[in-house]
This record gives sequence, structure tokens and C-alpha cells, in this order.
Amino acid sequence: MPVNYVDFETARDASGFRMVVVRGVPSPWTQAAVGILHVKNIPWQAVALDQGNDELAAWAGERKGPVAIYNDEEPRSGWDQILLLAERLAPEPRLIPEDAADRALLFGLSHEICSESGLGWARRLQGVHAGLNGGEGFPAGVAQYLAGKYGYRAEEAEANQRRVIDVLEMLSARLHAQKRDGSRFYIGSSLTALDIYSAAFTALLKPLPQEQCPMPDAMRVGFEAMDEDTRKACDPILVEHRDYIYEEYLELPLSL
Ligand SMILES: N[C@@H](CCC(=O)N[C@@H](CS)C(=O)NCC(=O)O)C(=O)O
Repeated sequence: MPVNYVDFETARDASGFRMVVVRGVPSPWTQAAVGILHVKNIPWQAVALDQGNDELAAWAGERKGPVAIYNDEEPRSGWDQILLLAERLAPEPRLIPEDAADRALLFGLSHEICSESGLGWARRLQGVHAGLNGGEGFPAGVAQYLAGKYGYRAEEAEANQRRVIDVLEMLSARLHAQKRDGSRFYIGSSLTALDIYSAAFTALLKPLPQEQCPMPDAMRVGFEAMDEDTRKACDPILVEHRDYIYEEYLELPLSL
């Protein structure tokens, strides 16, 4: 289903599910939220993030994406808030396990992927650090912009690097253990939101090919660039899992 873009004023004056999205690069937070809505078949209207639009920022509460706004409820920008809203509006198919321990596992592991100092944040700062220091990372202008906005501190670069590797190793160890138990999913034997987060965030290390995931060449170089230790931590099982989740449950090519 193609993404239904509307202009900001139309979205603001409408009701239902509206979401501000990052357009043109495969932002994993946005891609994961879009995937969740797709799996749950929730109709929604997309508004492209425009960082310079003050009225949009006032409506959404921030200049980032994604931000989900349902009817006249408060805007939701946290990955967990967006997931809980989607689960409330369309309880089936469930993406949060029913069992309390599995539910805690889902939120804990997803936190390690999506939240501040999780894989996505740490990987972004890794690309910023490299880009600002003549290494292979984001183009310098992009690195400068992201540094200011997402809390880059040079003295934390080493700890940040460790985070990326630790989370990658933890996730791949879990996928291997699940595989030994005959499952292709992170938790139990069916799809959860965690599978969607992992598939979307793998783009920050191994983006899907250009025909499935178009983005400017310089950004692709930035997404793919990594040092030897990070490369070693990128176990092929993460990409295998990503391909399975996209093929079976999500939409290709990416349409944002
Ligand atoms: N709100 C999200 C994180 C959102 C986020 O980091 N968005 C980035 C994705 S790259 C963004 O909007 N970037 C575009 C920009 O900052 O201009 C969460 O923590 O759950």
C-alpha cells in the first residue's frame, strides 16, 4: 500500500491516525513505526518531517520523526508509545506478547535497539564521530547537524563504540539460540514488534539494496561505513532475519 502523504495543514485538521515521518533516508524509527501500522493494517496519513516548519513542530511537539497523533490525543514520539497506541487500536495481530515475562523481554530488548544509548542512537553517534574526525561515517555537514541534535560527546566515543558491539552481539546470540530451538523470531514462535525493530535498525549497518531502499549515495556510504570490530559484530544472522521479516511481513520497496 503506497504511503498516503498529505500536507501538514490537511493532517492537522483531520482526525484518525496521522504520523510525521522522516522522508528520503531509511530512518529506522520511522520505518519500524510504518511496519507496525502495516502489519496491523491501521490506516494513516503521512506528513513529511520539515525541520524548518514551526507550526508543524508546535503540532507534533518536536522536530524529529516519527510522531504519531491520534485524534485529539497528545502526540506520541517514543517508539514504545507508538507501539502501545497501535496495539490498542488494533489488538490483532498482537505484536506485544501476552505473557508478562515475554512482554518484559520485548520491551527490554527493544529498548536496547531503539532508546537513547541503544543500538540506533549509538550507531548514529558512531557515524557522527567518524564523520567529524576524517573517518568513514556521515558526510561532515550531516555529522555536524546530528552531533548537535543527538548529544555527541567526543569523550564518550569509545564507550559508544562498545555499546554498538555489545548490542549487536547480544541480538545475534539470541537469534542463534532461537534458531537452535526452531524459531526464526526473537521471542517465542511468532512475530513481535522486536522483530520489526531489529529488521528496521539493521539498515543502520547493512541497508537494503538501492532498488529496495533508495537513498542518496553519500548517505548510503555513511550508513554502511564501519570499523573492523563493528564489522565482525555484524553477524550474518541479523541480515538473514531482516530479509525474512521484510519478505514475510513488511513492504518492499520501502516507500518513504
Ligand atoms: N523519538 C524516537 C527517536 C526519533 C529519532 O531519533 N528520529 C530521527 C531519526 S534519524 C530524526 O528524526 N532525524 C531527522 C532529524 O533529526 O532531522 C524515539 O526515541 O523513540
